[in-house]
Amino acid sequence: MSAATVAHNAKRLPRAGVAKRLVARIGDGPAVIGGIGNANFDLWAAGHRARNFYMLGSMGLAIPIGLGVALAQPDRRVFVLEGDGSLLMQMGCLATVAARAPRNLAILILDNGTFQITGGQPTPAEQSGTDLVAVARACGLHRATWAADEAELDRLIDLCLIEDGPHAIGLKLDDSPPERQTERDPPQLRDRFMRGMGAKRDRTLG
Ligand SMILES: Cc1ncc(C[n+]2csc(CCOP(=O)(O)OP(=O)(O)O)c2C)c(N)n1
Repeated sequence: MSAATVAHNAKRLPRAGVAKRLVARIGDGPAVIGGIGNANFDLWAAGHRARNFYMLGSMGLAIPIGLGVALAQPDRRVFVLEGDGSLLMQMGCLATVAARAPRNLAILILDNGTFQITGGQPTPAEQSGTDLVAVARACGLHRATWAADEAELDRLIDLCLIEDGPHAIGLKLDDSPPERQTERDPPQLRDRFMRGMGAKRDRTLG
């Protein structure tokens, strides 16, 4: 992965396209964890996969959950979609990820500069010019980089599939509305994910 692609070179991409590009490139095997907010809705709208987990309710948990999944199943690639506001809620998790250094984990930071689903309030990072990829690098995630455009995003996703991480990809995104919202049935979402991950037996199989 390239050393440092700086934030201000990054084009603001159409947000909903990111989850679609991700799931189109990675196939069925990898797990994908969607954080609260549009990360979740966009992942759902991209089409349900057996190994998708949708974090409903609390901000800042997608990366910690992704870390746990990556450590539990080190032979499986794990991608996390987390909003910038949610990352700010739990920024210390970046140091934890760097300390545990799971080779199979890739974090996509969806930076639209706002808490979009609660009304579009600008985040403190947006107001202060905090560079979230620089924060990740300072925490020890040396393979953190901004994706300048869709072509670079595709290239970086491909690298995450074949090269050791942990990886982090920052994306500057627009504020387009979500196409649909995740069905709110947390026990079912949990059970389907656990079955998809082979962590729970499918009842129909006995
Ligand atoms: C701990 C916690 N605080 C506040 C909220 C209310 N809340 C839900 S989503 C959200 C904004 C999320 O922002 P971001 O992660 O950037 O995603 P976006 O909405 O921009 O897609 C807020 C403030 C919450 N669910 N959990």
